[in-house]
Amino acid sequence: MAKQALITGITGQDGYHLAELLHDKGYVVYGLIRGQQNPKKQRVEQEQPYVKLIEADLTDPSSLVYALELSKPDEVYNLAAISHVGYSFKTPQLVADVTAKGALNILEAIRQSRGNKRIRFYQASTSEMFGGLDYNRPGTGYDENALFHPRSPYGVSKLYAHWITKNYRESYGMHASCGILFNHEGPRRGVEFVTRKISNAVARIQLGKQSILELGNLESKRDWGYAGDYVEGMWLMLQQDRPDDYVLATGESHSVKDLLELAFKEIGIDNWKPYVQQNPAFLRPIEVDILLGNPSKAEKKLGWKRKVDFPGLVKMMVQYDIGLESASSQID
Ligand code: NAP
Ligand code: G4F
Repeated sequence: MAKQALITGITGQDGYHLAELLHDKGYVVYGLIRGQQNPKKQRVEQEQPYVKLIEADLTDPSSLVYALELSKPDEVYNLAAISHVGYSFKTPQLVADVTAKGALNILEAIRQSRGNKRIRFYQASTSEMFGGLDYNRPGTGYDENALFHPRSPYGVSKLYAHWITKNYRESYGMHASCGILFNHEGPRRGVEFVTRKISNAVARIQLGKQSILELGNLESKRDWGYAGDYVEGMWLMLQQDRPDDYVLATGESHSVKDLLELAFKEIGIDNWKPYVQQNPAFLRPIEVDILLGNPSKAEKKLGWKRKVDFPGLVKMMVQYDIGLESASSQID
C-alpha cells in the first residue's frame, strides 16, 4: 500500500520540493494549509494537484488532531514556521507561537493520536541555532555536536523546537528526527531571502525593469545549497531504523558579496557595485556573521550528498528569474 505523508509548510519552498519528491516516490501527499483565503492555495492546486490540502494551523492544536485523523500519515514533515530571521525581530511572540510552540503542538497531537507508534516525524531545525560567534566559530564546520548560541527570536524558537523534538524521542520513544539544515535555496525561494532577492533583481536589471538593488549586510557568509538536494536528505532521515539528528550542508561558505559577483557575472556585468546600495532597513539588530556546516554524518550514514554547487545554484536562480521576468510586464 502507498505510504501517506503529511507536510506542514506545503506552500513554502521546501514544501514544494518535498511534495514533488514524495509524489514521485509513490506517496499519497497531504499538505497543511492555513488561512481562510491563502493566496498560495491556488498555486499548489494548479502546480501540484496531487497534494491533498487540509485546512489547519500550527497554532491551533485541535486542527492538527483533525489533520492527523484525516491523513493517517506514516510520516509527518514539520516544515511550517515563520522562517525569516529579520522579520522574527519584529514579531518575536508570533514566531515563538508558530515556530517553537507549533512544533510542540504537532508532536503532542501525534503522541495522543491512534497512530502514534507508527508515525515518523521530521523537524526542520536550522543552522541559525549555531550563531557563528567568536568563541564558537565553525572551524571546519558545525556538526551535530557543536554548541548552540542562537542570535535571533527565530533561532531561539527553532532551538526550542529542536529540543522538544529530541525530548519526545527520548521520553516517548517516538521516531522523531531533526535535520539541522544550512541555507538552501532555488527558484522557489521567497524573494524576501537574499539569494532570490539578488537573482530576481539581477534579472530585472538585465531586462531594464530595475536600476538599483538595496541590501543590508554584504559581509555575512552562508553555506548555501540547493533545496532540491536537501529534501532528499529529509526523506532519508525518516527511512532509517532509528531516529537521529543530522546536519545537511555543502561544507563551503560564501559571502553575500561572492553571491553578487556570480549573479551579476551571469548577465555579463563584472562590477556590481554601481547597481547595489546599502539600506539600513535591511540590517538586523544582531547578525550571524558566518555559517559553515559539516555534513559528514549525513554523508556517511544516509549516503546523502549535495549535487548542485554554489555557482550552479546562482546560475539556476538567475536564469529562472530571467525567464520569469521576461514573461511579466511589471516595471519599478
Ligand atoms: P518558507 O518558504 O518560509 O515556508 C514556511 C511555511 O510555513 C509556509 O508554507 C507557511 O505557510 C507555513 N506557515 C507559517 N505559519 C504557519 C502556521 N501558523 N500554520 C501553518 N503553517 C504555517 O520556509 P522554507 O524555506 O520552505 O523552510 C522550511 C522549514 O525549514 C522552515 O521551518 C524553516 O524555518 C526551516 N529551515 C529552512 C532553511 C532554508 O534555508 N530554507 C534552513 C534551515 C531550516 P503560508 O504560505 O500560509 O505562510
Ligand atoms: O537570506 P537570508 O534572509 O537568510 P538567513 O538569515 O541566513 O536565514 C535563512 O537560512 C536559515 C538557515 O541558516 C534558515 F533557518 C532561515 O529560515 C532562512 O531560510 O539572509 C542571509 C544573509 C544574512 O546575513 C542577511 O543579513 O544575507 C544578509 N542580507 C543582506 N542583505 C540580507 C539582505 N538578507 C535579506 N533577507 N535581505 C537583504 O536585503
